[in-house]
Parts: sequence; structure tokens; C-alpha cells
Amino acid sequence: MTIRKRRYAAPLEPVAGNGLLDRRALLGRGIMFAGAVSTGVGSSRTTAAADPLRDDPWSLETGAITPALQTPSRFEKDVVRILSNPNGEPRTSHARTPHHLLNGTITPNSLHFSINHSGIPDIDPDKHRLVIHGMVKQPLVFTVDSLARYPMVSRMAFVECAGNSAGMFSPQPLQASVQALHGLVSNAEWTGVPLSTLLEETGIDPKAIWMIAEGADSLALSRSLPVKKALDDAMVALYQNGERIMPGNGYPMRLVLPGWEGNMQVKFLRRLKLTDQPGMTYFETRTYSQILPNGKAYRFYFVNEVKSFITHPSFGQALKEPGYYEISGIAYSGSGRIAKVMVSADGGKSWAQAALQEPVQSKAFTRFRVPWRWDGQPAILQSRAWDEAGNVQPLRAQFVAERGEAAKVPSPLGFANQHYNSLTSWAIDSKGEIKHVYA
Ligand SMILES: Nc1nc2c(c(=O)[nH]1)N[C@H]1C(S)=C(S)[C@@H](COP(=O)(O)O)O[C@H]1N2
Ligand SMILES: [Mo]
Repeated sequence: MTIRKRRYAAPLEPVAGNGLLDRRALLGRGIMFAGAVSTGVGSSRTTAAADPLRDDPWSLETGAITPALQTPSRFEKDVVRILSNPNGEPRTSHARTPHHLLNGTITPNSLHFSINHSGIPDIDPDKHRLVIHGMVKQPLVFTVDSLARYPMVSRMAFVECAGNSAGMFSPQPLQASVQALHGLVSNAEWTGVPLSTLLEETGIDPKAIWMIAEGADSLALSRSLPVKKALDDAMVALYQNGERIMPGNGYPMRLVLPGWEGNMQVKFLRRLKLTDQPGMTYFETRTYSQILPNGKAYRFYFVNEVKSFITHPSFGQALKEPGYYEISGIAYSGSGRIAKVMVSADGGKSWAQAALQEPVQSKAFTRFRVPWRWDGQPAILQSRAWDEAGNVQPLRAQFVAERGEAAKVPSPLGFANQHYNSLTSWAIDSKGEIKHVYA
């Protein structure tokens, strides 16, 4: 049991370059970090004896009335989404999740990212209808209430826009936060009716191998979906993290297609038409068909491949002093569970295995963590994830060779920058400032 011995004898011994520590030091042994959190010099921590507790104003009077619907502390007012179209001009609007200000794996509903191509419709749930028709034995119409009477399931799933991380195709690293770069992915517990249950009831013509899903927003966003996925793990969701789906995320019902490109997960879902061929709709033929360096394009690109990025520390969060820090981030794969995440503090020369937050769920966020002692010298932090299907995040050189960079990709439409899943590197200088670099 050499591992055990080492864990007790020297838990804070580095296991990789630039001070990465053994993840096993995180296993309920926080006491070991007591002296390690700060170096003492210029420390932000003071001892209890030096600074006795005094009563602040809020400790001297009765607090506020408990509200019916609670919102975060006023001190958290900066924890908000970044908007791409705050004035509501007639074009797509994005709202990006502040990953650097969140922890764990669940994205609160108020901070779930959102993309709306023609605004958020104000849908009266009593008047909303979902129709399943086309090549079925028995077309059916569902109301929100009639759907809610079917047996429901809940599952964690991330939703990611294919255009998430598009800035990573830039030939020069953009100096932007993890929110600006990777904020178009979020993770929630979705509850609803398996699509397979509804299709069992309508019956399917064996020649129907596609269905076209359509939303009730004014542009009637529509995407084609293979029946195979519909019968696998697709869901018509009614709830998001326990409450009804947010208006911007598809109220009163949306398609959830775990692991697949966000754009296919049609919100405000009102129609599923079974067909024997894909609809070749606007979004699947134009916007979301990745153009490759050789000028060809992927025809259908459904799965969001294995990916990870470090959220803490990340761009914009300077380190105040040398000492102990936790490196943590998010990993996920559209092909199943995360199997392993490796973290480097020396730009990929050496790697330490990260601890994964349990339970590790399929096609959902997995939080990873590594203890780290920063010695005040320059460091480059990276994470790299593997999934249970054996896929690994490609290194940047390989990714760029296969998929191109923005300037080199022939993209008259300007929509070539989809499905980035290579690494993200944060460079820390001796002052503790963090920059985005390509390493
Ligand atoms: N009806 C409808 N469905 C839609 C959209 C839309 O604009 N209208 N946006 C799509 C896009 S591009 C993405 S990435 C996801 C985003 O889901 P979210 O807004 O719940 O995060 O919804 C998809 N479904
Ligand atoms: Mo998207």
C-alpha cells in the first residue's frame, strides 16, 4: 500500500510540475491545508486572537421579511449573464453563463445560458399545443396538462450551443473571461416525458426515420432529428431544476436531446413531424454545418464532443499571493460520462489527475478539482478530459490542423466556427495576473 503511505506521509507533495498536488489530499483532509492556504507574508487571513468578533449592524436588529420568491444577496449583483444584444435589436440574442462565479455542477435557472433567434415568446401554457403527426399511425395533440399526466423522468444534462467557444478559433488568443469564451453551455436537471413514450402512443410508420421539430416562436425554428435519437434518450421537458422551464429556455416545453448540439433542442416545442427524410432546414444546412479547412462542410454534426475548461482560477481573477489554491473546472461529453480529467500547471509538460465530483453523470457537467500550491512563478494552467467512450480532447495543434482557424477557414457566411472542443490555457505571471494564451 505505497499509495496509502504517501497520502499520509506527504499529502502536499507535488505530483506534477509547478506545484500540482495529489488529488487524494482533497479527500476529507482539509485540516492539512490549514497552514498551506497562505504563506503568512501579506496574508489576508488573521488569527481569531488578533481580531475578536464584533457585532456588525445586521447582528443588532431583526432582519428583512422572508420573501415569497427569493433572489440572491444584493452583494451578488454582479453574478449575471453577459448579453450580446441588450437593446433587443432584430437579431439573435445570447446570454452567457458566468462559470467563473459559480461552483458545483448545476447552473441556476436565472443564469442558464440562452439563445433566442427571434426573441422570447410570451406563451400562455393553457393555449399551447404540441402536435405529433406526419408518418405516424395516430396523430396526437397534447396540452401542457395532458403531457403532465404521463410518467415522467428526470435527468441531468448539459445544453451547449455549437457556437460556444467560437472565439477559440481566433488566430490570436482573445483576452476574455471563461464566461465570454465558454458561456454558451449550462447544465440542469430536466424533468419531462420521454419522447419514446409519446411515439409509442402515436405509432411510427417504419419508413419514418427522421422527424422535424418546430418551435412556437415567430421564426418557428425547426431542426431534423433522427428517430433513433428520439427513441433513445430524447425528452419533452416541462421542468428545469425542479421548476417550470424558464421563458428563455423554452417555456412551457422544450426538446431535450442529451449530448447533442443545443440548436436541435427546440424550445417552445409545438410540432414533431415524422418523415422519411431530413427537412434540410435553415439552421442545419447553413448556420450549424461546420466548414472545414478543405472547403467541405460537415453535413450533420450532432454530438457535442468531450470538452473541459478551468473556471477557477481563470481570466480576470488575479491571484493575490503565493500559496495554496484549488484549481477547478467543468468537464462534459455528449458521448457519455467523463472518465478522467488531467490538469497541467506547466503548459502541458506534466499532468496531474483531477478529483471528479460524484456522482459522475452521463452527458452532464462533471466538476473536477486539483489542489495546487502556487510558488509565485509563472505558470500555465490547462485541463484535458477523456470520456467513457474513449474520446479525448484534442490538443490545440491537432484541432487547428483538422478544423482550421477563423482567418484560414473559407467562410463566406462567417459561420464556420462551431464545435470547438480543444484545450483552454490560462497563463499566470509572477504578479498573479491571468492571461488567455495558446499553449
Ligand atoms: N424555438 C427555438 N428553439 C431554440 C432556439 C430558438 O431560438 N428558438 N435556439 C436554439 C439554440 S441556437 C440553442 S444553442 C439552444 C439554447 O438553449 P437555451 O436557450 O435553453 O440555453 O436552444 C435552441 N432552441
Ligand atoms: Mo445554438
